[in-house]
Amino acid sequence: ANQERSYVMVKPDGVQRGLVGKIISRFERKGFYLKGLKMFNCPEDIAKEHYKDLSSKPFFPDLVEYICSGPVICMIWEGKGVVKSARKLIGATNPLESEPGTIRGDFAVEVGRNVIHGSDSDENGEREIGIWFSSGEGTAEWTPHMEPWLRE
Ligand code: DAT
Ligand code: MG
Repeated sequence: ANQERSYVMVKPDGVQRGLVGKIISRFERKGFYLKGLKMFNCPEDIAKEHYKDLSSKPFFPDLVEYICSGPVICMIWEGKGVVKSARKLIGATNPLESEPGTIRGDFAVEVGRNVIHGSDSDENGEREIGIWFSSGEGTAEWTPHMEPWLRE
């Protein structure tokens, strides 16, 4: 498991709007491997830790409230290049500026309801996986046998 990993999360609006399956499908069909998955009612301290770099922003309290407003779907996606590629699949932070074809570009209109999170660096990927999957629950080791059909 020395592969690159991204922490990806369907936010409460994505769950409420029934977008979970569609979102998971986009990562599967691209060719990344699902290595962690759980539904979770996020306590405030975890949301604050996850977004701690934004704690001085005026929108921070609303952001924390939104993330804790209903269950989220926590995921670990693995594969070479997954962090950068996931950001491309997800699209720009402001959904009105996200390209059509991206998740936010296709499913959202507002920055405060932008459906999904994806880590912005390898380092943050590991940091966020440590926050959301600290107990190990929701993770499992498995060998993806389609690797030779995906990669040279
Ligand atoms: P991203 O989620 O694309 O990584 P980010 O890390 O800059 O974006 O911000 C985290 C979340 O905070 C983002 O998904 C939505 C919210 N946010 C960012 N900028 C905002 C703004 N100007 N107004 C309201 N919410 C904002
Ligand atoms: Mg971010």
